[in-house]
Amino acid sequence: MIEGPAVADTAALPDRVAVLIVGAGFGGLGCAVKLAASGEQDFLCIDRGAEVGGTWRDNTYPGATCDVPSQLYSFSFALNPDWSRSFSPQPEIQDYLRTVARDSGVLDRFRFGVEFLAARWDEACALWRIETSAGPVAANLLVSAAGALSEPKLPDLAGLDDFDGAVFHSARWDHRQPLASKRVAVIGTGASAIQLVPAIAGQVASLDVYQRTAPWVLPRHDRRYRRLERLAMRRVPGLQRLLRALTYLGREATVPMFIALPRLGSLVSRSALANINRAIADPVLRAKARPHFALGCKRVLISSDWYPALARDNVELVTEPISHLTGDAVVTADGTARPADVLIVATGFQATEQPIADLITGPAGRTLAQVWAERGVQGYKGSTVHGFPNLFLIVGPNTGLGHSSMVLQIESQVAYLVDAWHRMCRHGLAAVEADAAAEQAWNADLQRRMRRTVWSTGGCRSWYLDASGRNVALWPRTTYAFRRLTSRFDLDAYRQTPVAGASADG
Ligand code: N01
Repeated sequence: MIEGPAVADTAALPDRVAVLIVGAGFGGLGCAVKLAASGEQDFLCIDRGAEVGGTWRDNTYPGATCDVPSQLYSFSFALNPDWSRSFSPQPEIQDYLRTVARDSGVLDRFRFGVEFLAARWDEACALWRIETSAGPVAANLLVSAAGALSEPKLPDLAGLDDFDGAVFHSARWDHRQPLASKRVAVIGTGASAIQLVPAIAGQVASLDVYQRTAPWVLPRHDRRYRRLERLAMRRVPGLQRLLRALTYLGREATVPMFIALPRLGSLVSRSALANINRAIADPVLRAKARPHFALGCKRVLISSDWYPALARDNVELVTEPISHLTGDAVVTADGTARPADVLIVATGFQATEQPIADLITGPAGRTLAQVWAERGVQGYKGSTVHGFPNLFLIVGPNTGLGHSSMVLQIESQVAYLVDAWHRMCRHGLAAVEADAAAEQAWNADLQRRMRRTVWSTGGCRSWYLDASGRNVALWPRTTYAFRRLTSRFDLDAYRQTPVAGASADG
């Protein structure tokens, strides 16, 4: 693997491009590579960060590891025979993305350190007028690949500003803060916390973990690949594809547990309870660590060192709600003040809100956020939105997964938008806009399917749900079904505006 950031030149932005992509994570990079491979070279990808990687660039907390098997966590067009483990650590995924970016020859069309500020649809010219921190640019298509989990969500805790020690979010880890021999408090017990707590527990003086809801945590059967295995993956034709296909099918087979037969989850939950009992002897701690909702309702976590970390002498699992913070302590509702030098906030992301929606204004003069506030967060095929011509979302509404790799969904959405662009060119179309009826029908079907899922019936409150309790995050079917439904851009579900002087038939 290569080392060091994959940076592009710092040339000024062009005045106009065919496709402007916001975000250089898996979504933006995949989009750039596939556009280029399809013959469209006129695109630009901007990102406020310093290099490619997105969430894998930003989440550098100790212990950050992918909880999806390595074999599924790469683009299908750029398999990586060099994964060192069955679940890849963050630095390897980041290196992988740098390598893909360099090898694909698209980096000259990436601009880093450039923030997306606003986009407004220019109806007369059928163009997006985009403002960035590096100046304006116009584009025929605007692709938001900004990521659903990119904006940290901070807890609304009284006294947070009064805390004198260091405070940082898990996704904005402050590596300058030494933790050795410090009294550390961690808020949250989600996917990030269960990775970072075991990674730091051994070096800190004390670690208080503030838990609001106990998660389901299955053992992680992670292992290092032997040299011979890696060599075989590199040399034996088809071997890695076969392994990937088997892993893929194994994951797809779990879909019924989430969408139709939540009772299957109770079989799996035995393994999670055994995970607790193996590591924790104290019955009081065992009871605190035990979840009280159906497995699968929130993201199923995997770790073999979370419970052993909780059982350490220097770690306390605090389940009393936090009342407030003082200059040097976290105070819980029972009045107990636990002193802390460092506060780590592992409270997740603004996932359902998608902050970029505030910055995109459609032809009616309303932002995507305003439209979603009325209509609910929704789109057509998770990729387009009625009222916003030529806007494509990667990881848009209801594309998330509880069971498999998001890279699969991203590739489906990228194929959909690349096909859209080429059909538009072939048919002489200046703009396409999802039909209101098509979007309504798509979402009615989604929400009907949601009713029986464990996400709706499992007795939990998760970030998958919006304030009204509607699941706007997850895809309630297999990734295969999503791939099939997005395999071809369905022009007939779109209002079409011909290029001035051209006929819609091209
Ligand atoms: O965030 P979370 P995350 N007071 O929302 C608690 C992906 N991911 O960063 O459950 C006290 O899961 C909250 O409590 P509760 C993955 O998709 C992937 O851990 O709401 N506590 C919860 O315990 C994941 O789902 C990988 O009651 C508060 C925690 O904070 C997503 O990112 C690795 C609170 C937040 O958990 C988010 O994970 C890591 C408050 N005010 C993450 N507010 C992979 O390996 C929140 N909490 C691929």
